[in-house]
Amino acid sequence: MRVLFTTRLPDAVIERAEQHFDVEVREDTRPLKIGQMRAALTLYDGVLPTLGDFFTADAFEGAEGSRCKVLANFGVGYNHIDVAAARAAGLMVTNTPGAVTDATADIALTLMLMTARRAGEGERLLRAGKWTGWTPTQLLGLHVTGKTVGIIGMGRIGQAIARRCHYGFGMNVVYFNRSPKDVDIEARQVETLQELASLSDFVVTAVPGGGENTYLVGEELFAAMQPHARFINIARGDVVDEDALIEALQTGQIGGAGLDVYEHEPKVPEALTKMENVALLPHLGTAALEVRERMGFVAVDNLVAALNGETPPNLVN
Ligand code: 8YV
Repeated sequence: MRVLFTTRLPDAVIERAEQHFDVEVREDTRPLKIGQMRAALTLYDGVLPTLGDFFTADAFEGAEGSRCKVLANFGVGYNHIDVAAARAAGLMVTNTPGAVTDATADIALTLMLMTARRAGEGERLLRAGKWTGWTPTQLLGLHVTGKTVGIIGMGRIGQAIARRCHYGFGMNVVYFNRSPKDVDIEARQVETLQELASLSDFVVTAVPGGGENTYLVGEELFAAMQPHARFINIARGDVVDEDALIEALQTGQIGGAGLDVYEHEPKVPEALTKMENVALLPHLGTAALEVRERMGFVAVDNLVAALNGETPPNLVN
């Protein structure tokens, strides 16, 4: 069986896949173009796509009955794949939940701390040679311990963020989730995003991108936030109306933002790059070798199951 890795993954993942398949690794780091996707569906039994490969409905046109049986996405988020179109063409789609949870929650905490304690701003000042010495009133930020975090989306990652906030920082946790959730720490579920926003010192998004979550966060939520509160997005760029976020920051409606994801990655609005109270990371959520290896192993397990005629452990369609 032949499988395609649309971009290079850690060696250990390639070696694991080679125990089962004839593996082709694409060395081009640019995402697949539509013609390349269509060709891949006819040339390989399975494809392991990543974030930037937009398998939209037209990628599956004429793919019914083609050689490829599975798209084993590298990552938990799969809003770049039209899973309904894949299914209609007879393809399974899988993802890698679990493997990404802790690392992504860690990045949420990184951004909370960076924006609260003005860490990026301080580092820029120092690197620019502008630090003239300690003073009692320099770069005063927001104290984190004991504050309230509002988490939008209480799935695996949301709960991992909640636990870190609760146990690590003695924070109060409120959350918004469309369905009830069993949460193993003290946390209050609220009915509306506005209520969550008004109660929180930190608002953190942890919902999947796409579908009904597109622009879930916008003008109304920012208007309900407190002026000192920080907004954190580690989910997907399309969950947030970036123009509304920029406006809320420019008008002082909110106190700062920490972002790991953007609407049109790798493009980041210039306005955001100019603001001192904004921490910007280049989609680092899972960027640690052992995490990327674990994600790859899970994706390979999904490929193996799917191509052996079994139901893959992380089938999403
Ligand atoms: C991955 C992510 O790096 O798992 C996810 O959904 O957003 C990232 O942390 C990315 O998906 C790799 O394709």
